[in-house]
Amino acid sequence: MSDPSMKLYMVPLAPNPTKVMLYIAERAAAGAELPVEQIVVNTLKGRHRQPEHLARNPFGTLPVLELDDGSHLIESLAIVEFLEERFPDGALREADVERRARSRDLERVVDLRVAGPMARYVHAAKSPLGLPPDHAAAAAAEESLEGPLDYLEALLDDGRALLTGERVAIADCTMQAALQFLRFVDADLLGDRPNLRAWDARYRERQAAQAVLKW
Ligand SMILES: N[C@@H](CCC(=O)N[C@@H](CS)C(=O)NCC(=O)O)C(=O)O
Repeated sequence: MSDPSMKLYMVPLAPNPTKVMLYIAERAAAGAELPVEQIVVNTLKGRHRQPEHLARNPFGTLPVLELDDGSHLIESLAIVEFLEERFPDGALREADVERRARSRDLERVVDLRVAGPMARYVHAAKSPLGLPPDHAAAAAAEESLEGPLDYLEALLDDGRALLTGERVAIADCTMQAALQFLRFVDADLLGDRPNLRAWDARYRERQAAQAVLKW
């Protein structure tokens, strides 16, 4: 494979970098070692706010993918979709246009309606970055999760193994990255949703999950 100089700037545990790390690990488990070097930017030490990282991404967030020409992609889904298209052999994307749209649709629902509130909950309840606790914000984030989690629970009612069906999809990576962040602060917001709990246990057995997840 080419592009030996691509670099993923990331930090383990943080949900958006973990989404990309899980994706890369899923590709590896399926036989495609993507030529992406992974480099930790220590957010606990504030390295993401220093000029070196701001030169990569003026918003100071992670992940960032540095391409071989030195340019950067700074959004996790754009990074994953770039890697899908750049290395299409064995990519996760569906061949069928409607299935591909549904898969992307679900990833957006998980990211915007589930992973976002879960991250807000973590930062409001017990921020790893040391933000002050905000109990009202934590409660609001928790409440906003009810509908989206019910939606996912209902999807899994048909017995599918993974969020979009039998094949792993980016939505699975996004969801699991969010759940790891909750586990890190000993939080569990899945409630009485046996399908989601079974999916969580199943996903965490996967080779990619075992390789990437720390909590
Ligand atoms: N929409 C962006 C969000 C990136 C983001 O907010 N990353 C978090 C880690 S999960 C971050 O870098 N937070 C540090 C900060 O905002 O100071 C993406 O999907 O990549």
